[in-house]
Amino acid sequence: TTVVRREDYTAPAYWIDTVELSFDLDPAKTRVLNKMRLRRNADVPAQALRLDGEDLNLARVLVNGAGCSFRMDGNQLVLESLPEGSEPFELEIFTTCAPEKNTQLMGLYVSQGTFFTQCEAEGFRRITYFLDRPDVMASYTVTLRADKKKYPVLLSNGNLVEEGELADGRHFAKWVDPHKKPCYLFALVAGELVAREQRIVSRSGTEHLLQVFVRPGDMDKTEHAMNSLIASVAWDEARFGLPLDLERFMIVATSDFNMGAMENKGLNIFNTKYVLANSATATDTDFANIESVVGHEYFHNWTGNRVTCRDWFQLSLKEGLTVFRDQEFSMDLCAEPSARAVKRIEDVRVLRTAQFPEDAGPMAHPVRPDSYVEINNFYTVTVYEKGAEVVRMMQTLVGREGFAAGMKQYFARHDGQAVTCDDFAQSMADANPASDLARLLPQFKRWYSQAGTPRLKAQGVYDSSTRSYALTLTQSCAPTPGQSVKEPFVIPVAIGLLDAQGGELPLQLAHWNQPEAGTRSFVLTQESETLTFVNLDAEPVPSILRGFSAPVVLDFDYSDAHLLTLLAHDVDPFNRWEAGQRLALRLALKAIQSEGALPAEPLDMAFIEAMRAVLRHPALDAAFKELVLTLPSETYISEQLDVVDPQRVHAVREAMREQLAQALHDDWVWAFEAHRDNGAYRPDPLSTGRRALTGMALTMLCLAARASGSPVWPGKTLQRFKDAGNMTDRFNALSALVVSGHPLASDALARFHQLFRNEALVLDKWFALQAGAPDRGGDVLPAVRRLMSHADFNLKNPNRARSVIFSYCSANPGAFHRADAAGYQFWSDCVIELDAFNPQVAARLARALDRWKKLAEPYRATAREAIARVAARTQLSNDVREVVTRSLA
Ligand code: B3K
Ligand code: ZN
Repeated sequence: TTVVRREDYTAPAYWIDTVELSFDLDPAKTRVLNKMRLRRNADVPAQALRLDGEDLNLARVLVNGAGCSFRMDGNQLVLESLPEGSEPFELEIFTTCAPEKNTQLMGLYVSQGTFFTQCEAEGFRRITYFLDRPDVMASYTVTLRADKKKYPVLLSNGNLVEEGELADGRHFAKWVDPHKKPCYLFALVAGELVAREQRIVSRSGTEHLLQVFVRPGDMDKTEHAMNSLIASVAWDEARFGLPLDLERFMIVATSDFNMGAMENKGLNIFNTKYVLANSATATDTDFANIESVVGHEYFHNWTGNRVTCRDWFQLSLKEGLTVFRDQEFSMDLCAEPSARAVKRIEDVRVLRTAQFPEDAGPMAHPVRPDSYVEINNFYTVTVYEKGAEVVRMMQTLVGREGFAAGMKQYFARHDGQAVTCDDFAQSMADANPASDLARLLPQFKRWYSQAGTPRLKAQGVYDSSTRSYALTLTQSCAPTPGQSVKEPFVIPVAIGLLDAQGGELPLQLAHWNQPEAGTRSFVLTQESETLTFVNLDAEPVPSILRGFSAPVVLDFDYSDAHLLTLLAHDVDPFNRWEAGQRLALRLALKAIQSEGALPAEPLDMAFIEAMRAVLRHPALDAAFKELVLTLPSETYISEQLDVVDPQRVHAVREAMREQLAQALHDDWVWAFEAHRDNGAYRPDPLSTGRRALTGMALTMLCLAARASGSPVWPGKTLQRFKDAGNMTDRFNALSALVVSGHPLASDALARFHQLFRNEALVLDKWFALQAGAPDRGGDVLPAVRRLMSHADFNLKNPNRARSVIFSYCSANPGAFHRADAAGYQFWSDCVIELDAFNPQVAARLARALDRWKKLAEPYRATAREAIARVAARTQLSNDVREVVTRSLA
């Protein structure tokens, strides 16, 4: 295995200006003719041309039309005797590959009889020999030839310039991409597809054709994706002045895909999960995910495609920025400010439950990593979600308008280039010369270079004699692998102060001469700084890190009374929600750390009453209520502990949930009745929130019925399951029965399968619900094994594999961490089996045991053994090898 290091970057020895690709598509043997114009890069010493290739059969190499000598060095094709000088020359390479045997789903592969490609990060080398690196940008002309009957639709990037018939029932299509691009953005699709089409006129008056391609039976599930695309185009023009730069923009859905979607220039390829939706088959969450993934891939058209990455270490340049953009897009689509806050809370929840653990574990890496073995392992929540938080902090430091100006500067300077994270930060700073970002830029960039989640400790001291409140902020960051010492970060801290009744107090510092009510932003740069607020008649309740203004852990020794005040009154919805989470977390930790038997009722009256008040609150949104009433996840609770007994964590959280179910029984009945009717299905934030809250109410009522033995609510739930007018309500009802372990669940599950046996994405939900169900006496693992021998299970399909295996190993800690180690044994079997044909999916699964060092015995020792068992295999992919090696280090 070779380690790739950021510091070793050198410019390419050759440039590829144009590429003409011709494909004769055949699942068993596809022939690829690749004609390139190259020239030497005069800026680097003369050297051989080394082209990347993988799983290719090489038939012929011609230089300027004549045969030439070449050799292989590992996977690279090496050409030593090329024409001297800086004149361009032509290189022709003829290869074949076998798409139907491509189980990795990287390069050219077949899914349900249709050809697809996936090239990012390094898949293009599985199609032809090439300089497979993002800083080589070329113009592409692509000719596709295939059997017309089997592959009536032939697509590639750019514009269709020619099509026609060939002999033997074959036909062809020729595509020219008007934009230069790195090869990771190349795509082709060939198969039997139908398209929903929409013509739009942009602000500047140009016409564009938007198309969403799916399999013939799926047309009735394309409206939402198309609407999301139309909204994305409009948003990028309105907010950033970035227009669609193509005559035609295509999205194609495939059911075999390693991740969510891919932003190939003008020809996005999507996992069906992020395209197909109608009210009968998709939940509100699906609708929201489709909106943000369609937006995300579309926004890459500028942030990623027009300006791309110099090398893969700069991945967050496009990913962090584009996640930030899709988050803002979804927020801007919300009509009500409260819905924006809900979206922010959901995004922070992802960051804290997935990225914070990554940052504290063996795979911790900076937003801009320094080295990797397999780049596919670095498409992480750190690069994506923490990267987005770093961009968000830039916006906080320069303001919304300043940020738009910075984006403008970035494109003015770098359009058509392959650049670095430094280039982006510099553009932002230069467009805002008077900002804190410009002043603090080198220090700010530690967010790119230092891994680990900073801790922000706040301590408040009120002095009645001076009527002042001194708030001391101290930052620290624990060592991460390879980085033992951390320098202070630039941390924007948004602060408000409340009085004991919850009213907003004016904030006045010695040097802020105007007192001002509401949120003030302070930028912490030192290890420790003290803010002294004056003119305060009593000790205030501080609301710190409003809106989650920085991706840090905030430690403040709040009293319960303070938290209850914040929960009841804070004007900042994020901190209002956060106060409830802190109260719940405190009770959970107390119960987990108590000696001896677990308390049956971990919650106290104050907490229960506070939850009741939120649930019954006349002014709060249903969506916000649902978030507040949701207890911190087992993963999040576990992260707060030094030593984790997953069974104890699970038992405590379940006990808390059951107590909440029983103590608020009548309130849940009210919540269900008051929100159940939503009229015709619309996936807007308001009705989505109502459905979420009714779904939660049903789960709570079924849990309460478990304790009381009453058949009433399980019966009503089954009825709702049967009568539901949309998938959200139907699935929530089914889930309530499954989660509460009610006997009616098996009947409902069977019926659900019967109803949706031809809907792959719905079946994924059916599998996932069962694999993710709360464990009762170790019953989930046997159920998982049964699901894997179900006729509808297919390990080769990533969505299906994830719906069972990942739902169990990564999303069901209470069932996965078994004292008999059977969960871990199962995990290692799956990692090994998957790795033999799809290393990317296997490597994702391999990360399920990242946090094994935190586990209590016997889990810790048996988890280690399971990882060692995987690591001991001689036949491992680089992907899995890197993950397990780092895990054991
Ligand atoms: N850029 C792709 C991810 C490619 C993953 C390669 N292993 C999707 C996205 O982030 O938009
Ligand atoms: Zn992306």
